[in-house]
Amino acid sequence: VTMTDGEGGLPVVRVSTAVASGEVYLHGAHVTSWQPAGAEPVIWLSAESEFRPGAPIRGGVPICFPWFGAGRTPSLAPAHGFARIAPWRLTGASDDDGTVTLTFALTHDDASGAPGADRWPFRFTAGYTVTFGAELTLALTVRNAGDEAFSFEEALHTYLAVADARTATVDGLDGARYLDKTSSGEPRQVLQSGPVTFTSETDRVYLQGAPTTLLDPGSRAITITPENGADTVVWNPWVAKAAAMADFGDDEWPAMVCVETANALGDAVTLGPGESHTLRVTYAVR
Ligand code: TA6
Repeated sequence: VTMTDGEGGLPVVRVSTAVASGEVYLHGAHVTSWQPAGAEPVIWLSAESEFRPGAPIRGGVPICFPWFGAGRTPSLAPAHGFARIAPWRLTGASDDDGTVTLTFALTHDDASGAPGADRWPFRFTAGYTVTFGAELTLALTVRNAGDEAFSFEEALHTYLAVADARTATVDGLDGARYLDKTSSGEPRQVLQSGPVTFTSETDRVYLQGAPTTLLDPGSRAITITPENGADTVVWNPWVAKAAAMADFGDDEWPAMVCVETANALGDAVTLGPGESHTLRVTYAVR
């Protein structure tokens, strides 16, 4: 494992196939890129992203836990929970003939200094396994390490690269109901008809966790195969929202679509003492 000073003082870690020591901590265990052999980058990362303690990285795969968005209690901060801005310990790195697997761990104690950790006082352990190969697989396992049941929300908030969001479509959600978070007041429930297209700010929680395909016409398809996710979140900020985010370039919004594997709605997953749950998703380029 080699570490160099990244921007903003966060270490950039180049993981060799040597087994990583237990003393390497990575901000949010945040995957920032994946480019399979012979393909264009699949994961999108903003050129304006911050890389500093306490701030989420814009793009890549933020780990949203133990709440999604503002959580069940309005104005629960930070948005999307504390896991994506907490120090995850790198616990393993292996290379099996070009397929690299990294494992990370986050404990209640390691997370205790992260903003917002004091708002969710349950004893937990989380494991995260990232497998880079011809496909990308992400698996987030949460375990109740305490003596009382707890509930949480979670999402693998993946930013996928597209040639142009205005012509990209997401197939596989036809007939699914979704919460439209761009509607004023309480999100209204809408029925999806046909492929998802992007003609304005799009921020939807689909109440379905089936496989989807992000189609980039004339370019490629990215298949998204979730496991144990009840919801699929689809997001593009469009012009105004992108301009309002300091860590999102004004002209970057056509280059990405978020398709997120999630259990995003209140009390999504409940674990009794000692129980665990794994949210998994695999991406492939066709
Ligand atoms: O996943 C979509 C969403 O919940 C949007 O509402 C938008 O806020 C996006 O997440 C990004 O959230 P962030 O806190 O990373 O700016």
